[in-house]
Amino acid sequence: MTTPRRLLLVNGPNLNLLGTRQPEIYGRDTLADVERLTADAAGRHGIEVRAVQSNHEGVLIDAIHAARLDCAGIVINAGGLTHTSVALRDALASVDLPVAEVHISNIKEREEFRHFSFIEDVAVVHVVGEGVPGYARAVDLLVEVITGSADG
Ligand code: CA2
Repeated sequence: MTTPRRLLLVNGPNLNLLGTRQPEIYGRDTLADVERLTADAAGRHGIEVRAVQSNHEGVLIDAIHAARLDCAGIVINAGGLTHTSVALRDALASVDLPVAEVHISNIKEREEFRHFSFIEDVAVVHVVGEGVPGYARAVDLLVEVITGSADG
């Protein structure tokens, strides 16, 4: 089977509020800006993006399961579920797709409860603390993994 030219972008709980509060931590870009920037980055590689954001863990898990059928990889900012959800981690591990973990803020330099990520060791790409532009870098690095080249 040929590799699908599509990525799944997953944004977890509360990321629908981006750009509305805590700009000192998360900046002023909105979720729509994040989804556009990610689609533009993928588009430069001839790849499309299916974006999902939900405040409900099961919706995210269902989207990850569905990606198995028609996506080549997953870019995920799981929000607070990063630090709590074995179920989300199990979903990512079960689909056998390369995963890029993104965090807008540097979780390693914030409160101690944010230091641990259940997703970290099921992801092959990590972009942390680079703000919203980090989503574009995650796409570039994930495409390298998928195509096995530095210019995929
Ligand atoms: O830095 C990140 O990207 C986080 O994944 C964002 C999560 C946080 O729980 C993680 O520890 C780190 C929180 C997203 C909440 O986003 C908001 C945006 C604007 C206003 C309020 C919340």
